[in-house]
Amino acid sequence: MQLHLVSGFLGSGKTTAIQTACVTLIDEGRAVGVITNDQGIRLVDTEYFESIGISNRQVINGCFCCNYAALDENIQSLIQADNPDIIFAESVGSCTDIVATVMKPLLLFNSGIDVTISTFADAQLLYMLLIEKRNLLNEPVEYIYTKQLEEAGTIVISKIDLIAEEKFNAIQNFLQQQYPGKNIIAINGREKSSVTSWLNFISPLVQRCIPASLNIDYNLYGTGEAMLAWLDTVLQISAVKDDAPSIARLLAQTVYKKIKDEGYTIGHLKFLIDASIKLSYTAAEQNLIATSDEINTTSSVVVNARVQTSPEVLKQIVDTAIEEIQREKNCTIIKESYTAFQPGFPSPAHRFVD
Ligand SMILES: Nc1nc2c(ncn2[C@@H]2O[C@H](COP(=O)(O)OP(=O)(O)OP(=O)(O)O)[C@@H](O)[C@H]2O)c(=O)[nH]1
Ligand SMILES: [Mg+2]
Repeated sequence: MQLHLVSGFLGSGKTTAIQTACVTLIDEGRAVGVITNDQGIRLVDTEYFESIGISNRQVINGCFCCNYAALDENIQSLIQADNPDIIFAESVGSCTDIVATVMKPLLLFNSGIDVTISTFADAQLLYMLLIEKRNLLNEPVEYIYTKQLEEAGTIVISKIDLIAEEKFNAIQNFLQQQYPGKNIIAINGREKSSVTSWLNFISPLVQRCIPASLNIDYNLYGTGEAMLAWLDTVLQISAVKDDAPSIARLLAQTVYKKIKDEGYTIGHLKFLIDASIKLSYTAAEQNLIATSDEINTTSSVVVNARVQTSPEVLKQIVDTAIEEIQREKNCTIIKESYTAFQPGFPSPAHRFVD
């Protein structure tokens, strides 16, 4: 069995590529499974995989490295349930040091599982951060971003459909110079042929590419994670007319605009409306994926916001947006399981240095 670890910064395209990969592999008659991971509890990614019928498990309340036993249990559970040929395990976007704390323990403790690690990086964000040297991330957060690239078995430059060729060439040259000898490929995670080229590239690497463990300053890593705020909630919208799903979209746009207006960098702001419409805002762009366009007097919205600010500020922004939309649209919005927090200090269960 192959297990592909998929790491990379918030919003870099991990879930999208995994989804395309799963659909492609299932079409070929292969059995697949996905393990999602987050610091929160109600996850847009998990509910999205569920809604499109892909076998999945989740490790919640912290990263794979701090919850290694839960990762292992979920791998065993997927094996027992579906005996998959391939499992994709997507780590939290603020997490790094995965080679030492997840990949090497998996290889050491589990015979019969071959492991690769791909690190995704959004082409536009790479350009903004590394070429234009824009000040989007606080220094400790940028430290996490660069450590993710440094430890990659394969760097996957994602969303190449959104970047001009000359900018792409500049990124590729930069990465080749910065990380000589590292595997670097580029994909459009929404396109089957492109994702297949990623799979064909990583599959033969299972026995041959075990990257070096990082030399990393955990204090700086922990400081970086603590500069990011997480906000998770499920909103139940009740409208007078049958426009609750469109109110949900307006709310998403309002939250996004407020965060932008106040100048905070978005890691990933995700909304899953009625398990069918996924709205996504990252540092570089905004996107809408709708599998159906419902008309209804009620709407259920899972919200996952990861933003470079404090939890208090993020909560204030979301609360203000909810109040505004309730007044403007004369609707009721009830908040369920509302949490706003910073990730805890990373404390891996295992760590293998070379
Ligand atoms: N145009 C384009 N959009 C993409 C591509 N890959 C991902 N996206 C979009 O980018 C946004 C973020 O993608 P996700 O796959 O959710 O990113 P992620 O890395 O899983 O995000 P987190 O799990 O929150 O860290 C979504 O709106 C995707 O539709 C791509 O190759 N091309
Ligand atoms: Mg994801």
